[in-house]
Amino acid sequence: MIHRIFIACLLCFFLLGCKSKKPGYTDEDYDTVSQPGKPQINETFLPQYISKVTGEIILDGAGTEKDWDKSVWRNMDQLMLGDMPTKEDFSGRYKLLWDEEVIYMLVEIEDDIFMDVHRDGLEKYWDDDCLEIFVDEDRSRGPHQYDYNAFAYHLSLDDKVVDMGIHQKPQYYNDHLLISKQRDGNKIVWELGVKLYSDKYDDDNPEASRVKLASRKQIGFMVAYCDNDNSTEREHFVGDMFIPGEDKNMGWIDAGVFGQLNLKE
Ligand SMILES: [Ca+2]
Ligand SMILES: [Ca+2]
Ligand SMILES: [Ca+2]
Ligand SMILES: [Ca+2]
Repeated sequence: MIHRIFIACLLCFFLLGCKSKKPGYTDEDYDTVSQPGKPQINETFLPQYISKVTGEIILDGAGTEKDWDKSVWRNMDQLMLGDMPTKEDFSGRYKLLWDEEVIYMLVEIEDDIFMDVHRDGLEKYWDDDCLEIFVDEDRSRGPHQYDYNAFAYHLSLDDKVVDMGIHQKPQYYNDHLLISKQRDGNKIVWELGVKLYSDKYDDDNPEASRVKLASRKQIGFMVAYCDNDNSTEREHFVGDMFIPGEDKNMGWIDAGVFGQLNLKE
């Protein structure tokens, strides 16, 4: 009898676990997009189709290459933490291209006060102004907080790249991004190359898990900006993805809230 009760409890626990709604959308949700009467998926979750570079992108913080004309701007206007900034306080947008080696990013940020007060790049890096780039190489989604299922790169104003490592401590991943930027008053333009690494990533041999890009590849991707203007904690955290549910600061934990890139020729 006790044995049966135990099995029944185990079954209930399993079923409840399966039913608990994870952040983001499932493949089932995507399937409802074109079905009448079903709730529409938020448009930020629809795939971005990214063009391949035909010329050469010179990383110099200026999107003057002709290839950039093939790409459309995507706004960073979805609030994840704090209150919604005015346009003067923060505005941001980005566009993307790709080749076999990297995803190219052109990011325009306007911020009334640029702030970088934590001298130690591993200390409260999210409370300085920083650009956050979320990458799930195989768009597998799911948790990634302390593993390499996905990365959440925090790019600081002084060109440091930080994320949580497998030892549950923040660490540098400076080599994962190729960085260039130009700053003019309250505007920064970043022109970046983002390398892709699989979930087999190993600090001692990063290149072994490096993934080359190809047409029709799908990638989980999201971009956000931590805006602080001399407060003790960041004032706004604004990205390009609508995140369902109460707690919208989920990107650093769960890759299910990332958007979807589809690479095309
Ligand atoms: Ca350039
Ligand atoms: Ca600001
Ligand atoms: Ca993954
Ligand atoms: Ca700021």
